[in-house]
Amino acid sequence: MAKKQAPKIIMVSNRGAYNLQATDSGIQPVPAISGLVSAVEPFLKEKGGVWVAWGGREAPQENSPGVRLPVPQEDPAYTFLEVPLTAGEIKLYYQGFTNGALWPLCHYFLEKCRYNSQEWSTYVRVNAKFAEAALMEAREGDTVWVNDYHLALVPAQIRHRKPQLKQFFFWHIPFPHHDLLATLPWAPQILRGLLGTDVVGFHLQSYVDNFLNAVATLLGARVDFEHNVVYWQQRRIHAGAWPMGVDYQAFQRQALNPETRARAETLRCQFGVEHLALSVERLDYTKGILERLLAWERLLEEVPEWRGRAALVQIAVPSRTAVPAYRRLKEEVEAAVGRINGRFSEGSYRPVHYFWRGLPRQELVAYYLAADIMLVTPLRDGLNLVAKEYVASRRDSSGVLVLSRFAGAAQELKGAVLVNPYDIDGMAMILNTALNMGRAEQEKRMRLLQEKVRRHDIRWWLTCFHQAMIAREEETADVSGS
Ligand code: GDG
Repeated sequence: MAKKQAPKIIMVSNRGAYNLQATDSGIQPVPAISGLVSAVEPFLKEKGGVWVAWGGREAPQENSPGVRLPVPQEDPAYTFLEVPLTAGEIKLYYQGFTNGALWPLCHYFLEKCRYNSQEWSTYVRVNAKFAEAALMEAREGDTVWVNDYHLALVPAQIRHRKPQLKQFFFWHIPFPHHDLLATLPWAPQILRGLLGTDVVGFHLQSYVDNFLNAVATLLGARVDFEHNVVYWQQRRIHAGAWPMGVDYQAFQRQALNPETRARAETLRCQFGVEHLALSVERLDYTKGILERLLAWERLLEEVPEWRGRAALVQIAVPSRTAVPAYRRLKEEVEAAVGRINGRFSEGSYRPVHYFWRGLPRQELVAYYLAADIMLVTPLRDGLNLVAKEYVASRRDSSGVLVLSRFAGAAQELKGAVLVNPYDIDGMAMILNTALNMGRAEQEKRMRLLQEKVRRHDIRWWLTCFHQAMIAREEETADVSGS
């Protein structure tokens, strides 16, 4: 008799931890950068399983099969299974519906939303491709964990074919108020798709509330707001707020590494200022890069004593470069950097150091160590892991975290200095306060932050998810539907 396999996790997301590149020696996985990857890959490395994702390349042919690779190459721990996408699908599903409609909608940029029925129908079809790939992998007892707004329809598509399969869904970005969501012609389909899951997780309770209100208002589903439960088609769906954590100990270890420390010293000498401010993110209009640069410029105008003494290092990781809004933003950011440097550079001093590239992880930690001030000022952000990583990388409790009140992480990170990134003058004055902050105040705040980030780390987050799944499994089946 065939041996029964142990249950496994099937992770499903638009992008995985690798982009696939064709080389002379075959297809090579190249590490990718995103918040989702930072959070989820350590889990798969530890537990094994399969990660179903698009490899970021155009499928060679219409019906090319997806590549299956053991990863990481140097020490394989899980399987990467590619969902191949054609050029048309990349344009309509990825650049179109997900990044031209859902992403701006969920981040409250209604004026950037473009609703197009051809893009929507491609989204439906591509979601079905992901669901099919996950179903091919899934055996009885396995859990399918689907991620994010790209794949909102997958839970219902899977439920339709394999009703008994355990499913978890995590929504990584803000979930908008139902008034805003209602502008999307296919909002009811998105909600019905999500309700195919058993458990749906968000970073904040306010996103859970928005989701529950949306299914009640736009679908007429019965909702128990007190317990975050939706009753739908004879099933009970649990929602929950689980703000993601980072691997605190790993960042601390990396920050202790003598090579990282030496590199941080070199960086400080290289930039040659008393006060170094840092920002790191994908080049995305939600991250408030332009507004931050304007505030930095205003600071140098209003408080001239910082000229020559404080510099901002802006690392902007290339992202969604085929989407027009991202190309325009790059031009605007680069024009602002040029203008500020043109106005305030003096001798070897430059007020802004701008890098349009990603850094290896160890180098990133060296930057976190070198920075006196970390500026995380998104216009809106589901959570923001960079803020937590900065805190986790500090060894001596010095450093100031300046954080937008519109980042989900602001709800947890009480020791941060909060800013409104829409208020350029206000932000400039808060930058001045942060630059002037004394050591004792820095330490008081940083200790508070470190305590929070250490306790609510990535393991805590995974345990929450695990417990929610177990609670769901133990439930009785006495469910009245709507
Ligand atoms: C989405 C949501 C939510 C950045 N630059 C480099 C680099 N990174 C890594 C960071 C961090 C990750 O990328 C970015 O995560 P964020 O959370 O800040 O932002 P998003 O990519 O927008 O993530 C967000 C997240 O999902 C998780 O649910 O928090 O709200 O938008 O881990 O370290 N990594 C390396 N080099 C870089 O230059 N190696």
